[in-house]
Amino acid sequence: MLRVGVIGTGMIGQDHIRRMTSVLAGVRVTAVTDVDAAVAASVAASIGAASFPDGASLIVSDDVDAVVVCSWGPTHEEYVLAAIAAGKPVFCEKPLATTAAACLRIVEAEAAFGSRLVQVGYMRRYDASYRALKAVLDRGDLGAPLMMHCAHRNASVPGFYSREMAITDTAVHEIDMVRWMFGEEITAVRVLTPRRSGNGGDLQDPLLLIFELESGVLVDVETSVNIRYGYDIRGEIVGENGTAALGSLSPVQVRVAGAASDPVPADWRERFLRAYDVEFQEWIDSLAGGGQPVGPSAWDGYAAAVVSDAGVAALRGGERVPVVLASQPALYRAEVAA
Ligand code: NAD
Ligand code: ISE
Repeated sequence: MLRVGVIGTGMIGQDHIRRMTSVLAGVRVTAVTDVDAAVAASVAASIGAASFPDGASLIVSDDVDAVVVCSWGPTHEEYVLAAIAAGKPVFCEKPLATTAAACLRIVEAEAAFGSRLVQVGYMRRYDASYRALKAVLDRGDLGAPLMMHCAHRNASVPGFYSREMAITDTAVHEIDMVRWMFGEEITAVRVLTPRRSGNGGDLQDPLLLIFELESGVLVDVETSVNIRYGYDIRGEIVGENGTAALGSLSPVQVRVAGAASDPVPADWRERFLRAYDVEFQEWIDSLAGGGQPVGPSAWDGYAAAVVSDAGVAALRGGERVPVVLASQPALYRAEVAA
């Protein structure tokens, strides 16, 4: 039984605690902490876990075999580095850290430790639709891929959400997905700013990002974070001989009163419900008997952050910004992630 300590008991922290407590096998949440001590205490009481005063004491606790970090992005680096220093596996929600420099410090610490401890929460790799799309691509049915069209639409975002977060917090999922889908690096980023939606006040929303890949494949990503109608994630690959797109998620399609309806999820919890379950079960299983995580690595987290930093520079400067990665430590070479 893997004993897990969770840092950050906000929206996704509570959702992951629910799945580790009520859905998944081989795991028990023994410890939680949050800067909002009242929330942490209430969550701890509801599952019979201990509430810790801070992340540092939770990480070194003898009752914690592995750590799950679900606090705000700028706090991730400190906790992931502390988990590595304690020699404990750590699942960190995306982004691994909020800058490429911080991610590189994590990569270097893990490489110095000598084996993998870190997994990053890029859950699209575990989604049935994305896995099916990748299977079609890998079979070669489409011929060589040429382009991919993506849309990442949120119904709304909180007031503190900035235009840069459309890249660092939102499109960062597409950045990781594209690297995994095509098995190659993104080499340059451009960002276009269409007419602004009135739904977001002063926020520059939507954005249109264009990624160039090593092979010449181009990927466009629309981020619309105040689209109101729901949470809508789209992806279509255009190949030499055909196209393949993420399918409808609805198990039933209703036609009534002259109209057909296909429900749209409310948010990421609903859309990626099963993907998070699979992601966590595979992570738990990989650690059984002292094993190592095999999902998205610290290197993947770093590579996504470099592209994300390039996207922010492209947004601010209006130019095409090349992506330059540091040299990859041997620990991450030839690794086959989930
Ligand atoms: P949230 O604001 O609902 O929860 C974050 C919690 O962290 C809050 O309770 C806050 O008090 C706590 N916190 C902040 N700083 C802390 C610190 N130093 N130590 C301990 N606790 C601290 O946010 P959220 O939506 O749950 O997002 C949390 C993380 O999960 C973010 O990194 C976000 O990008 C990521 N996320 C991922 C997905 C996904 O689809 N994979 C979806 C949503 C959020
Ligand atoms: C949020 O943090 C997530 O990760 C969601 O998956 C994403 O859709 C949303 O835009 C982010 O803010």
